[in-house]
Amino acid sequence: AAGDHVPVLIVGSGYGGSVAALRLTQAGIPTAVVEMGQSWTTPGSDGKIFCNMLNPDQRSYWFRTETDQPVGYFLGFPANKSISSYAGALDSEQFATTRVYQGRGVGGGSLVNGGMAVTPKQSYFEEILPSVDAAEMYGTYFPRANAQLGVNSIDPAWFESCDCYQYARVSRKTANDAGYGTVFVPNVYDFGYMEQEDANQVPRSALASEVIYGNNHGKKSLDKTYLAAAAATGRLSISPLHTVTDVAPAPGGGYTVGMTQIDTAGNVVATKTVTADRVIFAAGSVGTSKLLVSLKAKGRLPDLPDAVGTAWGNNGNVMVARAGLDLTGALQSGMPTMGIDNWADPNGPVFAEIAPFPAGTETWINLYLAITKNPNRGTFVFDSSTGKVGLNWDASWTQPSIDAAKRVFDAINSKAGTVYRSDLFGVNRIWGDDFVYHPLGGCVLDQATDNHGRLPGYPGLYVMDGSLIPGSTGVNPFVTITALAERNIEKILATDFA
Ligand code: FAE
Repeated sequence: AAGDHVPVLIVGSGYGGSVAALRLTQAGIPTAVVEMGQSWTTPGSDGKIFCNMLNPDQRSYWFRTETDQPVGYFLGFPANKSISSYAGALDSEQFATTRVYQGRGVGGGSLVNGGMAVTPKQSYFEEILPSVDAAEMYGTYFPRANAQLGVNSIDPAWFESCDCYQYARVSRKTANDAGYGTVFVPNVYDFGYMEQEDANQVPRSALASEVIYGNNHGKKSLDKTYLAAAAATGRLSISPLHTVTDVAPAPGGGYTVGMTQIDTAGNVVATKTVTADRVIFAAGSVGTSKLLVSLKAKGRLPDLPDAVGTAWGNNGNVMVARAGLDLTGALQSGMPTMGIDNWADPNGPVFAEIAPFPAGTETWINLYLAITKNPNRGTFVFDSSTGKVGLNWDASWTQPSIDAAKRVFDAINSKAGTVYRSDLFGVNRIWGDDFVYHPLGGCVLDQATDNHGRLPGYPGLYVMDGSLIPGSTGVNPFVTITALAERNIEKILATDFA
């Protein structure tokens, strides 16, 4: 409530925020989480909490009047539809040259993501975060993160026989035929549940075209794992539909935190100020970077380092589709479970998630989200005329990603006798390179913060999310974000709270 004093306030309830919430509450510290999205616990009139991808309604997007699907066209025609403006689960946040997809709600990105739970190669982790003890990460924190996230793997025999991964088997074959290796990818979606869906024993979710607007069943999102465990301590409070807008040193010590409360229609219903001894920024790469850049520019936290807002990257994301010759299946699991692993290629590393195209009908489409090693980095900048924070990212900076992905998929197409689809990301546009699923960086560890996420000059302020990672992890990022947060909060608890 307004005027309250809390020991620790966490901004955002995604991976970083949820890890901090669990470990703090377990250590006996009452913890307040402030989350701009809603708590997704109440079913709509159809009895479901989330809507699916075939029939998106107001629950799909964060305050938009039209859907903004990543695959926004079909046969070159716009494939989006009108919806009413509402505090939906998926935000498509538009910057000048790119848009960044993010989850909104208690659980952050875990509500809307594909659940792919990938531990990066240790050699690449050492390259991107050289100040972190990699042996400790791989010995302790990656295993801890995977266990608490509920990561599991598909039964390979079932994978080979089920209809719903025909699309992945077809993509695997064409990749292998062209000389590229493929790997199974673990997930936080319960594969046992998925097998029961397939056998019609339980309500369908992954097999009912549910994923980027949320899953009604099967997915172990953070509200079911880290946050549920934190709540069980009795020391967690979560304030949904509250957006933190201000943090500044409080006269008597600690920090005053200003926030705005909205209803699901977006009306402001209250503005509040509370005092916190410590504040953990876990609003995601974009959310934390925007907040800190604006607080520095407005003189609320003027001594933040200049590295705040820099070194942002898109994890080399680029999406592409092939028009295959093999049936990919009318029934497709929304949860990806295989990747083309070409990361060791010195001519251009690519790790390509074999993505579903769950249209509910046969499309012959082979879709991929390629993760590449793109060296370009963007910067968040405060615009004093609008009071908003923009992202300086040049549209042409995705070219290294396209070049790397093109080498792989040109070879696959050539061997398979297939072509690119050019009708899904616009008219005559092969590459989906104007949007991002994996924003990373902006407040990089050991640059904008110390080696454990402390913000220099402001004792008690911390960064604990994807903004710590310098623009790239080489794989889907949430396991890395979670493990790094496990490492940092353990250190912070042992030293700063001692
Ligand atoms: P995040 O999960 O974004 O949490 C930040 C939270 O802070 C959000 O809930 C925000 O609503 C909230 N917030 C922001 N600003 C404020 C504010 N001012 N006040 C209060 N609250 C605020 O951050 N990654 C994988 O590893 N595997 C996948 O299969 C995968 N698939 C994806 C599919 C989609 C469609 C998308 C969009 C992402 C996917 N990702 C995937 C990326 C992954 O979800 C993302 O890296 C993490 O969610 C980032 O975690 P953070 O804790 O940094």
